[in-house]
Amino acid sequence: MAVETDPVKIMKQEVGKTAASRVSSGAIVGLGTGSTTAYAIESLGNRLQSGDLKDIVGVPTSFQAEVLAKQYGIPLTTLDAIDRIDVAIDGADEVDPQKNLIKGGGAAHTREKVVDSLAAEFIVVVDSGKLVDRLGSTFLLPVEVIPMAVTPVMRAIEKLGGKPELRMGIKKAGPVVTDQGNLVIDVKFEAIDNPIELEKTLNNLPGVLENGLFVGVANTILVGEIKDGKPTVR
Ligand code: ABF
Repeated sequence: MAVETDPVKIMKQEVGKTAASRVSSGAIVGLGTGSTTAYAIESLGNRLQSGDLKDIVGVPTSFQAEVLAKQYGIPLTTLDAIDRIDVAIDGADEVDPQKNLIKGGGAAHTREKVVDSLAAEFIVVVDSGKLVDRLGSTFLLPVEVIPMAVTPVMRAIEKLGGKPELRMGIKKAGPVVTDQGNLVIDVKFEAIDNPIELEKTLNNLPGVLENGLFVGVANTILVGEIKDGKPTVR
């Protein structure tokens, strides 16, 4: 594994390694997106290299996950070639007490929800800062929309009480484009009291492909934090 010196990165690395340790030989593994999951992918690669793990194949949730898997020597497959996913490891932006999530900070939530939902066990890897009492408290809700429908979808979201904004790239040179070639609207809701209903309502808006509410999908939440200067995982 990369030698990290930053305590937060060391903590994230521990969370990723813990998730990777839950993977058995022969498993079909959903490979998530984000910086914490990147450590899990690296750890899986190291386990394969050491012979500690054998015969796994990965299903990437994004181009980023695909590149990392190839970098660390994890064989890849597609959903057309498999009949199950044994375990998925993926990050999140918020986790509520019922294990419901907001995901999509990396604009990859559409493929993530496909893979994570298919997994027999979905392991979420987060730091303790992602834990919230109610979804929407700290993170905007991402909604993937086909480009021609952005304006009517934003109007519809406002009628639902949300404050939508088109996600722009780092240098604001243009909007973020997803792996599917769509755009992302980030929405501030004052309170997401019924994530089950909101997830359905948003996905029923014409032009919406997927939103970042993951309700009833996560099985295991691995939480990293730094206690007395030491990284812990629970
Ligand atoms: C991805 O992981 C996204 O859904 C989410 O935004 C991101 C969190 O990444 P990190 O671990 O870097 O905070 O799955």
